[in-house]
Amino acid sequence: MAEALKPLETRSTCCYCGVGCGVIIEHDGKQITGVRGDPEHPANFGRLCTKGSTLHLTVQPDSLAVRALYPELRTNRESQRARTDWNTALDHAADRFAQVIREHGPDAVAFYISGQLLTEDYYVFNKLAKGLIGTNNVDTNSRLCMSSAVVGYKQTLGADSPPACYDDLKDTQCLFITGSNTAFAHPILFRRIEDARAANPAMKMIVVDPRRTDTAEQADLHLALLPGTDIALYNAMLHVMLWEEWIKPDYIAAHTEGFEALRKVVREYTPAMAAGICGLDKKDIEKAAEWFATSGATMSMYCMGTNQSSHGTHNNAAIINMHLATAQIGKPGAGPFSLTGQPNAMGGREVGGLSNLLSGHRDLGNAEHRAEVARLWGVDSVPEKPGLSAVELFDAMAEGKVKAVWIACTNPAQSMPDQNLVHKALETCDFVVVQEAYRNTETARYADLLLPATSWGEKTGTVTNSERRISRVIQAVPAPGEARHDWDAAMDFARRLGNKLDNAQTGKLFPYANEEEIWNEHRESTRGRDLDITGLSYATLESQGPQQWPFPAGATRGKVRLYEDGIFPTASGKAKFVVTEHRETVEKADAQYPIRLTTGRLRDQWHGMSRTGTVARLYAHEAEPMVHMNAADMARRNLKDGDMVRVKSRRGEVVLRLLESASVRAGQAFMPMHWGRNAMSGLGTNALTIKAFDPYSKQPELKHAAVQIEKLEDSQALVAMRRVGSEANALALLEVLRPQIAELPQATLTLAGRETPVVILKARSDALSAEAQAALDASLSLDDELQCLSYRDARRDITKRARLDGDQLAAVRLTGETKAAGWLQDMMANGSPATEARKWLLAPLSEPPAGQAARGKIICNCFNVSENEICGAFKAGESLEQLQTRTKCGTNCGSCVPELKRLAASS
Ligand SMILES: Nc1nc2c(c(=O)[nH]1)N[C@H]1C(S)=C(S)[C@@H](COP(=O)(O)OP(=O)(O)OC[C@H]3O[C@@H](n4cnc5c(=O)[nH]c(N)nc54)[C@H](O)[C@@H]3O)O[C@H]1N2
Ligand SMILES: Nc1nc2c(c(=O)[nH]1)N[C@H]1C(S)=C(S)[C@@H](COP(=O)(O)OP(=O)(O)OC[C@H]3O[C@@H](n4cnc5c(=O)[nH]c(N)nc54)[C@H](O)[C@@H]3O)O[C@H]1N2
Ligand code: SF4
Ligand SMILES: [Mo]
Repeated sequence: MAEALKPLETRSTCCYCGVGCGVIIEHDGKQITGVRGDPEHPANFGRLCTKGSTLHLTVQPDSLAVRALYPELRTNRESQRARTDWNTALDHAADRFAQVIREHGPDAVAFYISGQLLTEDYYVFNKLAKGLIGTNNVDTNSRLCMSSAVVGYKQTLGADSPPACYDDLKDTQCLFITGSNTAFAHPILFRRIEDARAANPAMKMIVVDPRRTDTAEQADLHLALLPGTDIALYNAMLHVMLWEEWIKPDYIAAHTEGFEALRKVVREYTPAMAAGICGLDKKDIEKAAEWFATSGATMSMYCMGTNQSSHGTHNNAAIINMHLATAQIGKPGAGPFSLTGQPNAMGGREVGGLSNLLSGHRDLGNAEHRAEVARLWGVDSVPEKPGLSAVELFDAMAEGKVKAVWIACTNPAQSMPDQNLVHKALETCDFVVVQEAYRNTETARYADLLLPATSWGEKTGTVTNSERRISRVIQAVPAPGEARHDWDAAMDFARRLGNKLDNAQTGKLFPYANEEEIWNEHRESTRGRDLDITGLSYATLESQGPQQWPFPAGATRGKVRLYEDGIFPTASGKAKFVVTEHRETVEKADAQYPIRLTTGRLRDQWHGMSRTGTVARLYAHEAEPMVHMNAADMARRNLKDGDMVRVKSRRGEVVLRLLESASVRAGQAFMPMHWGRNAMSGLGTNALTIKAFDPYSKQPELKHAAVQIEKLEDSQALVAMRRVGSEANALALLEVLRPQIAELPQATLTLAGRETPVVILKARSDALSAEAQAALDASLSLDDELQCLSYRDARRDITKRARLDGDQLAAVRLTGETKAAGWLQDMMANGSPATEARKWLLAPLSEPPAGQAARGKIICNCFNVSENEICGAFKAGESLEQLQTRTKCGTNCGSCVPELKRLAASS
């Protein structure tokens, strides 16, 4: 039974990753004042990571500067959007959709939605497209994320159901993590891994990742395979298991089919052969096979490194093959556990939120399933023709075939591959509706109609996390401005559209008065299915806490682990081996594009940064757009850390700074996926990526592109910074500066600091016209001659300009020479007296004064401890324990613990 909360506390769920941590929102009825981990929640037991524990900072009054607060409409492309009311907005949208449907048929409209919607939102969108309009064109960002896992499970185990759970970590003897940087992307789950290893030091941890991530750093065995060669590795491991007779013939005979065909194929995959393909040591492959097959219980955890591939489905299947062959499934501590990315990608899958699925884990391709859903909804039929998947949808928009699109809770103009094409698609599409919580996303720029959505802390419903656990999301504070819940706006639109289309059933299709009524209908759609939740209700979820599915009527608890009886949800009841073969990535390194680029997550940012990008301290861990590269590759190209480089693929290019990193192997590079036009000039990381996709899951190959990286001519640098005290709003200032960076080459726009954020703009100064400079100075309050200190060295083409408020630096602009920028930035962020800076600013000095180095990367965000300080302490002989007693670093949320251990080990 959950603890009683104080009157103004609301129990809800974190809106970031698929770990699905429970939060307690502290508020005053109007405003959220704090957040803490819910000690009763079975995903996190009170813990939160750097992102979860700063959620309340994203909903302070300042954030209204970037929230979408009222509907905005433009009636033609040349005009600006103007504020309108909901009635006008939704009538207009219904008119436009109805017109397209009448003239071009239902498949000329589409919905592109998100694994961050709540199950109830999702359900309404799905019914709107498939039940009312009669199109299956409803796809989601889960296509970029989980669809290979979905198909991988379905092809092998028969249903899209992760069989294991977090608690299994207690019993795992061998943890096989592949294509997952758990330490960064599922931090609280990584805390549980750390706990499990501490409790059972014999437990082995294998990490498969081309990069030496903080996750890999903690492994007993890190297999730094060449990108895209997973299947060769897994097949070779299975080969070793067969050869050594570590497989379980009895289990294979009783519970599986198709092993013979796979056996023939893996016979070819000797460890020596795979070692060549994967760039690994043969002995390491053998060791991994031994640990995997012979441990008492082996669990694998995998994520985007396996899914985001043109052979992502078979990456998944090849992992599951190993589990089936060794009977490492259906028992405590074992099983193939696909980690979900978004907080409700699972819920989306439950209601059939992909263009080839139907409610309750049903398939569009199955006539019986279609009939069941039609019956449930009370419609004649649901359309048979599969809808467009994400990449196909944007292609169809670019070709003018999809003429009206409704985008909700996702930012495709940043997150889809091949951005040049995506931007063209959004320009070409006649009518673009964007339902967003934030008005400043890249996709919102294309909205003909922008609809304001409620978001975390403001909405109610349910989400399902990685381990099939359904948690309640509960509204704590009122919606800002005129924002409405996603389901509510979608239902209102559906009713209007139904009327315009003369659909008499509309009222019956969309009768909901609240979220619970939607959820109850969804629940009914699961009856008798593998994810049956007919034994649950909102009330039980509230009184008994989050529950795992299946939870059929009559059950007293959900199923902790699936397939313990060895019976699988296939026609024969047996699981199926899938024959998997090594495949190349679509692009390989070649003479013109010799570097293999992979993309992924930073610890403290979330996707397009609409939310995390508003919190200054979340930039401290990696402050600006950077491409990570190996020292050997840099030396060959005569590059050094911090150089400006151009990264170019066959599809586009970006310019950003270089970060020397030992975590990347030679011939490879890494770019965080988070950087887009909000933070830099150009179209961001996904200008480079490729839209090629897996034939079964249609998931694009976001992890693999070939690029060239070259140094840019030394150019005149510009750094401009403004410290924003409580009197002003950093987010509003960012909005003022954003259009300015779009005009500047090589520009970045970021935040730094903690309580008083510093807004930082960097760019090439030689491209700055006199007017642009004046505009910039005005935005940064550097335009008042009397208030500013100025220094100019015409010979060296250096200028310094600063504004002091009292004895504190309020704003600085440096051109030509920017070596001291980090030092000045720290001074501004800390609000420390500018005595030293005053002298420096008026002198022909470039370097900061001796002993005044910038603090650099912040490792511990909770207690604000930097890498330089940590390394300095280790050098001075301090132990990790002493350091932690003194600075408390790593003792709160624990997100930095893997890095602290790494720094301790390497010093
Ligand atoms: N901090 C943070 N956490 C997040 C998110 C976020 O934006 N920020 N997003 C959430 C979402 S939606 C998702 S989907 C998850 C993603 O979670 P993860 O998948 O763990 O994160 P990524 O960094 O995208 O990729 C994981 C790793 O795959 C590796 N990789 C690349 N190519 C290959 C390959 O060929 N084989 C193998 N085996 N590995 C490869 C990369 O080097 C990378 O370290 O994170 C969730 N959690
Ligand atoms: N290169 C590269 N690209 C990738 C990936 C990668 O690894 N590499 N990963 C891919 C993956 S796995 C994923 S999941 C995608 C994620 O990509 P996106 O889905 O584009 O990511 P977000 O920035 O989280 O977009 C969610 C949007 O919803 C808004 N929002 C928040 N709450 C609400 C709400 O309640 N209602 C509404 N209507 N809007 C809301 C947010 O402001 C935000 O703009 O990116 C993919 N793109
Ligand atoms: S691990 Fe962090 S981001 Fe993920 S749900 Fe938990 S608190 Fe939120
Ligand atoms: Mo994702």
